[in-house]
Amino acid sequence: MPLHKKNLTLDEFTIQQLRMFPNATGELSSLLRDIGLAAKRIYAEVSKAGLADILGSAGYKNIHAETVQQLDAFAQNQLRNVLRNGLSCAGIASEEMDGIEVFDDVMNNKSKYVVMFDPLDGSTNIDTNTAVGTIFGVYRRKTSIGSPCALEDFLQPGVNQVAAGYIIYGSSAMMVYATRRGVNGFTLDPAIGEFSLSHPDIHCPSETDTYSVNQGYWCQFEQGVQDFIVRCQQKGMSQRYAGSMVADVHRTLIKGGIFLYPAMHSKPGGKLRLMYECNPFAFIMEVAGGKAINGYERIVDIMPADLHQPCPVFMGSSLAVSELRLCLKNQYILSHA
Ligand code: AHM
Repeated sequence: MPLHKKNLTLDEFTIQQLRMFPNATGELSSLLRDIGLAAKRIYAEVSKAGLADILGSAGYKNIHAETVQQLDAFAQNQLRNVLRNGLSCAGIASEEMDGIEVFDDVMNNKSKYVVMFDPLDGSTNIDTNTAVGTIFGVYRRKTSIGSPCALEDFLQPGVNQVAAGYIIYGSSAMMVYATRRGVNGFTLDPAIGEFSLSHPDIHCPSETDTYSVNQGYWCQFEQGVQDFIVRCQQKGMSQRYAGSMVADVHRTLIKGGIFLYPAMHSKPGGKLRLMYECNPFAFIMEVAGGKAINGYERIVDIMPADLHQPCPVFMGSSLAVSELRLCLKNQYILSHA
């Protein structure tokens, strides 16, 4: 007899999903459970911030010349280790690593998946108790199973993701993940130490009265983006911006809205990373019925050239993203008339 959906733990839920596909190997389910385990360890540490001596810089910079926080390094190690020790991942790439790590041993080479992640997005906010999170995307490898994975397995467009998700470490910890079949959210139940299904079948509302952008960069936005923001203001929409992508996009996904991190004069390619931040959220948003574009095309259609390339982001409720696209198009037509 099927269990009541609302009571399912992450493990039970992934096993229930497996039952629908008698030929499935269970590899993706165990990969998601591995990530869930790392998330619990990361949340335990993040929630001690302020008590334990874990705040502040780790004393070195990452590939993006950003100062690595101690908790970034902790989260990186936790994720890396569960995936390295598990049997469902052939290799990883992370915002905190220069290149890929190939888990080149007999068991991991048998896996069909590689994982890309941002271990602790928004970590500069930790010192002030703002929600932060882990973001991940899972890809089916291109190279043959049994051999070590390679860079080509990672440099795939986001549309090829088999699953994508995030864990938000906020007032509670919540893991949200999408496969092509839907988006589901699991809240960590402290009584049993398990993620339990709390938000089944998430859909992003198509209409909204909220927009989310760092308006401090207003002077650097292109005209079409400025026009869109003025339209939001004229409609009396509210502005919400935590400065932590996981928090801002989570709210946008659940309540509707649009999240913008446009290109700017100082950051012509945008700030957020295509492979670790934009693609996973774009995949989730689209499965939830929303849209995600770089201004001109779907983010998940972009063919990556580099593991760390940035990407302008506009994602959320479908009507708002369509209106934004129209503003950019009109501006393009005007400037080329
Ligand atoms: P981080 O990787 O240094 O944490 O930066 C990523 C964060 C995102 O979570 C957030 O959307 C963005 O940077 C905020 O940037 P800004 O402060 O420029 O508005």
